[in-house]
Amino acid sequence: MNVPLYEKLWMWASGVLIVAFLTTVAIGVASSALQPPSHVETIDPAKVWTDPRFTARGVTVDSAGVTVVAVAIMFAFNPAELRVPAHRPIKFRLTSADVTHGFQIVGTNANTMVVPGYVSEFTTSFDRPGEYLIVCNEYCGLSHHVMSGKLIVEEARP
Ligand SMILES: [Cu+2]
Repeated sequence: MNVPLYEKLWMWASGVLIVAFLTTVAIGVASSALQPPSHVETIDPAKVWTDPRFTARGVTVDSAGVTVVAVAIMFAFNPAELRVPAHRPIKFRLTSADVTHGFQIVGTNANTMVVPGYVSEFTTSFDRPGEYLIVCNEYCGLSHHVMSGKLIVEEARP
């Protein structure tokens, strides 16, 4: 088949781009432990405060592991401060009581949307003890810029 040179160049260029994009995704998955969106678990946003899955908010440590349960509302995270151990897998369970929010722990790979009607869940661990800023990265209203929280990662006691 007689394909003009420019046509061939563009075909090769688009092929190279596809390979480059897939490589970027593969490197992200392998090096930063990026995860696909969580399971689909629904919740009535009007009943978040009385739903048994979200009444015990905060950090729970038991035989099953470490779990963080928190609710995002305009314009805060509840609870605003979380204290978790370092070097252990931590399961985050989040939902919104009003509009779509974001939940990003700055400087880590923890970053998810928090959509009303759904429970966002992901698991990650923190190797560096210290204080981390939690921000909402989805515009949620006039005071979106003040919506923040704090994650304190503590070195596990021996
Ligand atoms: Cu926000």
